Amino acid sequence: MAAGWQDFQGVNQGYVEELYERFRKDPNSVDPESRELFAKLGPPPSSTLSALKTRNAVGVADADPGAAAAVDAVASVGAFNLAQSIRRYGHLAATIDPLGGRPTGDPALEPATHHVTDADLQSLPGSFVWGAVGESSATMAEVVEKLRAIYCGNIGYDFAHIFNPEERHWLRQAVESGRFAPPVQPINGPALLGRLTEVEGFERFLQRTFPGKTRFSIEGLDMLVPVLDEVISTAASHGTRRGFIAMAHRGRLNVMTHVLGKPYAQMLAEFRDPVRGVYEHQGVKFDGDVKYHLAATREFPAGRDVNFVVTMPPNPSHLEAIDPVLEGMARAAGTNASAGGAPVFDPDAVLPILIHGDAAFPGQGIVAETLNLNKLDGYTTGGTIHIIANNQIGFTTDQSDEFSTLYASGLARGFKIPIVHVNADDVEACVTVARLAIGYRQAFKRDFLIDLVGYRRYGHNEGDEPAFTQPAMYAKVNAKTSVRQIWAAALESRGEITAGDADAMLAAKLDELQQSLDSLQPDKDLVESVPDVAPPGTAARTETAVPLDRLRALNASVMTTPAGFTVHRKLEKIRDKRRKALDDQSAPTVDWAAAEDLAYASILEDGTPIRLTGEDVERGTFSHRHAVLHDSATGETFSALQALPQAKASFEIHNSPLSEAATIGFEYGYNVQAPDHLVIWEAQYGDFINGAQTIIDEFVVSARAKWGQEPSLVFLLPHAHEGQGPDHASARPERFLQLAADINMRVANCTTPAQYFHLLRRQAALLTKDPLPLIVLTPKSLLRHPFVVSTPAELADGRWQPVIDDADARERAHDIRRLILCSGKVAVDLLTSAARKANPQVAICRVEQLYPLPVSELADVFESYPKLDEITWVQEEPENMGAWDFVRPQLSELTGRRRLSVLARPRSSSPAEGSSAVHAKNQERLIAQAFELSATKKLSRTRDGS
Ligand SMILES: Cc1ncc(C[n+]2csc(CCOP(=O)(O)OP(=O)(O)O)c2C)c(N)n1
Repeated sequence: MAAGWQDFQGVNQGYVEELYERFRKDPNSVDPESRELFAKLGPPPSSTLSALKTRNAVGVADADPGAAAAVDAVASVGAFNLAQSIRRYGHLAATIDPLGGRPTGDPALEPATHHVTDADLQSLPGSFVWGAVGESSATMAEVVEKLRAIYCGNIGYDFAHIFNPEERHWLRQAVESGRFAPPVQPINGPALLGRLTEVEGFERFLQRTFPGKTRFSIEGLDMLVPVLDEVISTAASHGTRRGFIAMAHRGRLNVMTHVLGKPYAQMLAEFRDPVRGVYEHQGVKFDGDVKYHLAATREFPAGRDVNFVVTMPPNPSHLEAIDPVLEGMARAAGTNASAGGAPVFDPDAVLPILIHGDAAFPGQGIVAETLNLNKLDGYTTGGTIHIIANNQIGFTTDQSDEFSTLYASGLARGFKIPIVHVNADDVEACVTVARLAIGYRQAFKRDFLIDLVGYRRYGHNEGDEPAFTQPAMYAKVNAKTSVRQIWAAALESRGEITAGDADAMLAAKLDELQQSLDSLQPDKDLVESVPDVAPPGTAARTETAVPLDRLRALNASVMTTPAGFTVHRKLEKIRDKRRKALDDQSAPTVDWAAAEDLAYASILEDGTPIRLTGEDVERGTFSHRHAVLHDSATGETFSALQALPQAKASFEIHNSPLSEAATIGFEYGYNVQAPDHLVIWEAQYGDFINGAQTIIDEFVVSARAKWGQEPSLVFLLPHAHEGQGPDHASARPERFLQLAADINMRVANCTTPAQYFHLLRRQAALLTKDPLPLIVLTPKSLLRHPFVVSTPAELADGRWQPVIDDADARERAHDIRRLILCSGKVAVDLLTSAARKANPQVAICRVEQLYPLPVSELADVFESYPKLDEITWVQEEPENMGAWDFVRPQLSELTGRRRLSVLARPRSSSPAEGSSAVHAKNQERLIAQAFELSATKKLSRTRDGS
């Protein structure tokens, strides 16, 4: 806080006077520090201000009695400011670097800067500052000494950015009272030595047995394991039952073994790496992953009689990409969705821990995106413990080239996350900080960051020579004794162990590992997770129809608002129509929004919880959804799906922050943790999903083959060429289709509300039977297109159709010469084109499911037209985009003697035209050419696909 009313210099003067005035009127209106200060100093003598101004100006006090009081006040202010500066800036002088790097220090930590002398400090009472330190000190000199020991030792408390007064007060008290540190909370020294022996012994054994093999040794940051022990056991003793830890390569094998309890035998079997080939299970291929990306879960008894379960999910090389995934997992694990209404998240139920690299944390944008989720209603996880495993180097890059902030942790300051830097060679300091972190998290349900500052014993991997690039640093590293040795020496000097105990412990650990290796049966000890695969045809057999009476009851419920709730006038008109949409079962009255609403309502009635997020999803980008209504008079909100009387599971909907990578990562994590929930992410426009390409590549499409995970996340991606320019046109279906293999997703581009209804319901029904991610290219203008409507009967009967043949062409099947294959909006353009009537030899078949491509259904369609001699794939995307490259080889195999051709916009680096007029012209030409039987031969934009 600022100094108090006596700080008469410059701008502080007005501030202190104002603060004092507030205190005088209501002591509770100022923060506790100011309250205490003002209570001790009493009201300022009227002459003090001018007297002190004089003294400050000339450096002497005159004989005026007011000035005499002022002399004391100047010393008091100086002493107080010095104490406050140590609290705020002490971390700048803290000895947090085990390699002996000198802290920068700060002039504010020197008495002279505050015009106070040692004699002044000796003469002022210690009770002058509030809190434990003040109360236990006779003089301010003692206070300053104690504060220096606390704030400028091996721990740097970086709290000055914490604005919340309660949090600030709690942190200061916790730190200064020493309540988390020994001797108040003792540490079992020999047990900790045992732990450090396991950690170091494991690395030493691997180094000896598998020299040069990459393992990303933890050495230099060995205290990471005891820190995790402390955080987990404290949380468990507070009643938390579920923990999640995410980390990158560095130290991962050690943490998996010692914190997650992965058996030595399995770890060593992975180092032996027997040839296993590629696994194939019921026609689906699994490739596995390198050992330092794999997952582990451990259940262990903690507190009372309930198990604490901790999971480390698998993660890719892409640093920090796991961060939002882990948060989503924690959110799901702490959520109760088993009843209608909004789900209930219990922050005490879960504990997420994210371990970052010191180069990756400031460097990767997804970290900022993830931190931004931490206090948002739809995303909070009750506080994450962040640990920067800070080895002061990134691969070969020095920190001076890694970040522009003072510390690697700088980004967290903006999010008001308390930060503590701690020297990883100081065992007691590290344990104290771990306790502080979890204590704060328990108290405030907020994130906390531990910057664990250590070093890296070897190069980036164990085969690298670090002295090529960091010779000076590695001269120091090579001379360093390990933290185990440092702690053993401390215990020996305290008489807690005797000489030789530490060496004996290490020898025993190395023996244990050797025995484990000697008795290894690599094939048996290697456990791989391969998921079950659903029997073929599971998806095709899924029933999705909902009887009409049930649909009508659900429609009535979703169209009901609470008494007195005023719906916007324009929406009320639309809702009036919706109320009657199911009256006539054969009238085309169900639009896209109605179909979606009814799908969700019926899924909730079936007992499947739904979570729907994305930018502006509550209203819907195109103002069609209105899943959350706002009372026109009061602004109060209401979600009919959350008030649905029929619901047997919760409905959750949130407008997301403006992020793709972290929000999709979060939904992915939520989805794999809660596989029986229907988790849907909607893009504002489909293009924006490329902001999350890492999450798509590394998790959504490949997690099953690599790690045996079974995501079933749904993406709603608005996609169509509608003249809005190069962006807002394409959800980049070609990218998904290029990644489609091993049956790792379903991709749909459907053209009717009924199809959308059945697609969503099928996905919900398959969540536990045949889970796969579902990519849906969704409409924009078609949301309100008169052709894009369904009858109630189409919802009440039938099911998802991967292909929709041309019903109008059936009766002239014998005349059909060309079959147009198309998908999505272009199909509607073709079906509603005036040219259709004039070209009776052309039939239009809609491919509603792009992956897996429904080849047998397509073959049936081809065979049903006996005179068919040309199959033309028509897409509005440029030829190098859209589905063409993907469908071409498969169609080539199906078409037989018939010619296969394509009609598309010319190959292009940009997805669409910049001008809507040019778009309209090109679109018109494309549709016209589709019906010209000779067009595909004449046009340069056409390619022969055979
Ligand atoms: C997104 C991403 N970019 C680049 C890399 C390549 N890479 C692997 S480790 C590493 C350095 C990481 O440094 P730091 O975060 O300090 O972790 P450390 O390896 O030092 O523990 C880099 C650049 C990567 N894995 N992920």
